[in-house]
Amino acid sequence: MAKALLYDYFRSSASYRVRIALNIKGVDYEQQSINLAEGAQKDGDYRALNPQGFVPMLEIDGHRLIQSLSIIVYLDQKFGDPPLMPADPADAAHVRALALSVACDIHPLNNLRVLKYLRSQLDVSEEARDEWYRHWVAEGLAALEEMARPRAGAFLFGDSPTIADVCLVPQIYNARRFSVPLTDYPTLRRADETASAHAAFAAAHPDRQEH
Ligand SMILES: N[C@@H](CCC(=O)N[C@@H](CS)C(=O)NCC(=O)O)C(=O)O
Repeated sequence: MAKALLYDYFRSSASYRVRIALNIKGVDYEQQSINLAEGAQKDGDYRALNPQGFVPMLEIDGHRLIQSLSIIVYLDQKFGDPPLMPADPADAAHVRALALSVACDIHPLNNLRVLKYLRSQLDVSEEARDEWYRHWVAEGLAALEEMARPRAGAFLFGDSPTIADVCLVPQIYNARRFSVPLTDYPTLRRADETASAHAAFAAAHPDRQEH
């Protein structure tokens, strides 16, 4: 079977999630960088493979998979240990809710195409665009802090990494890039710190990618 191939971009947080999951599962993979800054995601050749024109996309086991959470669930189901989701259905629902609050409620509002649209079509200033970014991240992280706190351990849920940490760490990386203050989120900072020291997370960091 051919080696897995991940179409990604070093700073794409959705790609960062999939790199973490591949590393946790110990899957050997190659990378093909799609340069978002140069608009390569809109190229006809790439769009023919992924009509959404997003990264990540993963070719694995003869499949072409898109949508980071869908990819991560595939990896979790296919490769088993260590699991990224608790076995208990109610615990799993809680962990999925944490992950989805990042992937569905924070990230899409601040995606590249949204930020570009604010500037180019709506004539929003750079300052106002950055304020938009910080507003939605802060609101989302404040809710996530409250949701996670009662059941967090060293990670967002207990003491081993789950899909919630896989989504959290790239979002915190982005928040720092845009100077979002993180002081009000001690649970999130603790999970981010624990996860960042984990080899699978560290190897997925944008600074460790070629681009
Ligand atoms: N829901 C998708 C989101 C993917 C996504 O938004 N990717 C971003 C990079 S993090 C992208 O490709 N953006 C291209 C653009 O905005 O033009 C997923 O989780 O895979």
